[in-house]
Amino acid sequence: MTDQAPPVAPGAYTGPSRVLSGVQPSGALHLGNYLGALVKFTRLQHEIDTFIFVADLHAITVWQDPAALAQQTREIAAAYIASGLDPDKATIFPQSAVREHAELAWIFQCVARLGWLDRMTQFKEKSGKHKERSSVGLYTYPVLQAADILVYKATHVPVGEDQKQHLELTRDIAGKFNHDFGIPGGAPVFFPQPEPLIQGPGARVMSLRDGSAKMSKSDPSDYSRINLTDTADDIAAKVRKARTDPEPLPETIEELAARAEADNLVGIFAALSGQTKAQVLAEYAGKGFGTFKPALAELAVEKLAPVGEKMRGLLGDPAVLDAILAKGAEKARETAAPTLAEVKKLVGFWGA
Ligand code: AQP
Repeated sequence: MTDQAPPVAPGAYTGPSRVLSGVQPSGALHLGNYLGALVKFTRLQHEIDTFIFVADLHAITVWQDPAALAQQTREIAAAYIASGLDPDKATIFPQSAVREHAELAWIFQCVARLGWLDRMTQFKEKSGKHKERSSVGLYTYPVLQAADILVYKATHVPVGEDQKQHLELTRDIAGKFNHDFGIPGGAPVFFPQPEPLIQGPGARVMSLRDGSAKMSKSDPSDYSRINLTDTADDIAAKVRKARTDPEPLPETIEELAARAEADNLVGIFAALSGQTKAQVLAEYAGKGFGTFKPALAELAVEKLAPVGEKMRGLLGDPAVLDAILAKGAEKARETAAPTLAEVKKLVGFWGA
């Protein structure tokens, strides 16, 4: 086994195209999760075999109240369905219900190199100044993420910009596994090297209070984000109070890029209306936030309020959500179990 960065894979991957992604049940979902992830899932389910999980194993890398976790898991499932995911098209399941994720993650921990994980910026951001007090799981989180993806041999992963580096690590792990355990001289390779699907103006939604920080579930200020469960009044109030500058909106993307908060609001408008930022500027250049914010609030309410309403309806009948999750887990295992069985054989485990 080598200790070096993975060499170029010896052959091509010839398996079917497949999408996998997920969201952690670590708090209320927000506009960033919606635009960076959920909207893309919904679109892709019509094009490719799609697996979307609730990342509860990832969520416990930081403390989660055991009395609340199962309900938080249902909430994410409700958000998926309310955003347009169809359980008859996409496989929707809780990560912890498919044990192959954790088992493959251990094998990948023995494939990934410490130096690769040391470079992960999200661990540095999330562990802050007290990294020695962080869970080991928070550090090895991207390895579990690689297992989540590769146990389904997923070829495409729709995510926000913040996950790009983790996807690169997944590609490195796949490449090294193929190199270390692949059939000698054999092509095609065992694992695909998945492509991130990041593009679009919603790929990095920033905090409404600070244009340099990403919108996040764990931000202590509720005014930093629009939650999918916010009422129409909450959404309008948050847009109204969003931090901006006193200048009218500029003519060009270049001028906009120098104004983080304005850039963020224009990006949100573009993503919600299915336009580019340039198209939004063509309509609002020269206009102040007194005009732009009410238009954005109206659009955000129009797009998000029905999602929140649908979520509340779904959560009113937890048995239906539980049945969807149980069925999804069973279906997910049908794909994950054979992959893990083959991996164990390739690694050389007794009885595999
Ligand atoms: N601000 C964002 N803009 C665009 N996409 C985003 N995503 C998250 N924040 C933004 C995307 O949402 C998906 C699920 O994210 P996650 O819940 O698994 O974890 P996260 O990236 O850590 O999200 P948060 O909100 O920042 O959660 P906390 O605060 O708990 O860490 C991913 O595809 C992510 O890219």
